[in-house]
Amino acid sequence: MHKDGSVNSIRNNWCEEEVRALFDLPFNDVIYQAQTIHRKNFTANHVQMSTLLSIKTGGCPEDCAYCPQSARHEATVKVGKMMEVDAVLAEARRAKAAGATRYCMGAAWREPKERDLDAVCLMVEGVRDLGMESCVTLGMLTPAQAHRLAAAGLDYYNHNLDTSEEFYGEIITTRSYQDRLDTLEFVRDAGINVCCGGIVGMGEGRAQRSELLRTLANMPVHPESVPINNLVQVEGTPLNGTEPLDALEFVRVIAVARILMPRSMVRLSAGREQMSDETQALCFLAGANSIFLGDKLLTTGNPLPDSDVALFDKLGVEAMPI
Ligand code: SAM
Ligand code: DTB
Ligand code: SF4
Repeated sequence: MHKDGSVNSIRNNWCEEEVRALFDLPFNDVIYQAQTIHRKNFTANHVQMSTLLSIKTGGCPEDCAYCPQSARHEATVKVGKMMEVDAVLAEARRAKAAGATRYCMGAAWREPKERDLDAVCLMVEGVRDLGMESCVTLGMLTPAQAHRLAAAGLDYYNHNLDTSEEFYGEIITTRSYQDRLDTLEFVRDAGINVCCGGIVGMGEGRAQRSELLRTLANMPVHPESVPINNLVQVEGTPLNGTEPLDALEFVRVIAVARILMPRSMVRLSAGREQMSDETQALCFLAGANSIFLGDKLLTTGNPLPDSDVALFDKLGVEAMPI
C-alpha cells in the first residue's frame, strides 16, 4: 500500500519491448512517470547519504575493463594490504559524524578468503553498533560465506551485474554472468538485502542498458538497492577514452530503474564528480535517492562534501534519516 492508499503492483515479468518503450518515451514523459512512482513510494526530497571505503585496494586478479584495481591493467592505484578493523571503524565514525547513515566497504578481490571474512564480519558488527546500515562488496561468495555475513548482521551485499548479458563478454572474461547471478542468489537465500546494479557509459547501446535494467527488474525479488554508476574513466584501463554517455541518457537510465523497481533504493553512484548540478538535480527528479558522500569513492574522486551540502541546500533536499 502506498502513502496515498493506492496499490502499485510490483512486476517481475517485463518484456524487452516494454522496457525499451520506456527508454524511448519523450524525456518529460519518462521523468513524470518516474517522479510520480517515486513520490508514491518514498518521501519526496529525501536522499540517503552513504559513504564508501576501500578496505583492500588494488592487485585484483579479475580483468574488468573499467576497473583501475585490476592487476591486469596499467592503471596506477597503489596496492594495499587489507585495512585493520579499528582503522575501518574510525573511518565509519567520521562518516557518521559527517551525516552518512550507510557505510559501504569494498575489497578488490575475486572472492574473499575465509580468514579475510573474519575481519570483515568484525567490521560489519562495528558499523552496525554505530547505528549505520552496513554494505560490503567482496566479489563472489559461497553460500556458507553469505550465511557468515548474515550472522554478523550485514544489511546489504553489493554485487553488480554491471551490464547486459550480451555486452558482458566485452567487459569481463574472468568470471561469467552466471557466476554473478549465483552469488546474488546465495546472498538472497542467506536473508541479506541485495544491492545490485551496473555501469553505463562503457560504450554499450540503449538496447544493452535496457536489458541490464530488465534483468534486474525480472529477478524474483527486486534488489532492494540498485546502484547506477556512470563509468569513471581511468588512465591505463581499457575503457579509458570511451565516448562519454550523454547526460540526459544517464538520467533516463535512473528514471527507467525507478519505474521498473518502484520500491528499491536507486543509487546515483560513481560518476558524480564529472556531472553538473543540473544533471544531478534531474537524477533526483527521476527517482535517485542515494548518493555517496565523501571526497573519494573506492579509488577515484567524488564531489567534496561541502559542494554536496550546497547542492542539497539549493534543491531543498534533505539527508534521509536512518
Ligand atoms: N571486487 C569486487 C567485485 O567486483 O565484485 C568488489 C569491488 S568492485 C570495485 C565494485 C563495483 O564498482 C564494480 O562492480 C563496478 O560496478 C564498480 N566500478 C568499478 N570501477 C568503476 C569505474 N571505473 N566506474 C564506475 N564504476 C566502477
Ligand atoms: C557500486 O556500484 N559503486 C561503488 C560501490 N558499488 C562499491 C563503487 C564505485 C567505484 C568507482 C571506481 C573507483 O573509485 O575505484
Ligand atoms: Fe577486481 Fe572488482 Fe575491480 Fe573487477 S571490479 S577488477 S573484481 S576490484
